[in-house]
Amino acid sequence: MQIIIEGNIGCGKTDLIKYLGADCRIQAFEEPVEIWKTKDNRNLLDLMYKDPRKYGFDFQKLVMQSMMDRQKNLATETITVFERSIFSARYVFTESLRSSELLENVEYEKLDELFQNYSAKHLPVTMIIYLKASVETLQQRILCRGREEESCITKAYLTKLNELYDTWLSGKCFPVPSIIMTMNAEIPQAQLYADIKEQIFRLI
Ligand code: TTP
Ligand code: MG
Repeated sequence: MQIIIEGNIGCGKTDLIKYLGADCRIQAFEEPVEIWKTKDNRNLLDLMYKDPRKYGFDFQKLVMQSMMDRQKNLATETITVFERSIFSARYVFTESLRSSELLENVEYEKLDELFQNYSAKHLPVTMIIYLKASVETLQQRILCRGREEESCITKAYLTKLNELYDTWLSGKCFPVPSIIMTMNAEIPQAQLYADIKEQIFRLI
């Protein structure tokens, strides 16, 4: 059973994945951010934030490839949980670059083609856990974490990503691969995690 954790930058996906992965019945996969920072001795995450017009395409391509590679390491545990997915890479981040005119048409089409090829090979998704938080909370958490590449992230960018997430998961413009469990990511962590675990084990 495949579960995907989704949500805006800084909403708490990694912490949740770590918590779930500590349960021996769950195999958890963090987002491959280290690959994005080191592949071929380039920090594409940093380059993308510094010059999205030049590096946005290369970055999104790497993101999708690295997310598909994660599927190769599946063990036989019943429940696997992934931080983010090719779906948000396509329907949230690629859309964001396009609407800001940071992708050429041909680049957008190429990313969509890559996505279509990948999604045909994607394992079936049982549930999306969507962690929702206000822009103010996201900004605070990003600041606390202090990832250097993200120092230029603005309130406007986070607002736009929240809107793109809502649009994608409303199912009105793009397909949604599974049921969605929307969670308020601002409630106390212990309660949030307990609620999520309960929902996951209810699926079995
Ligand atoms: P995030 O998934 O936002 O990871 P995070 O660790 O910030 O989130 P959380 O605190 O909830 O664990 O992705 C890391 C960075 O990569 C972030 O700066 C956004 C960027 N990114 C893109 O620009 N395009 C993409 O397609 C993806 C998936 C991430
Ligand atoms: Mg993370």
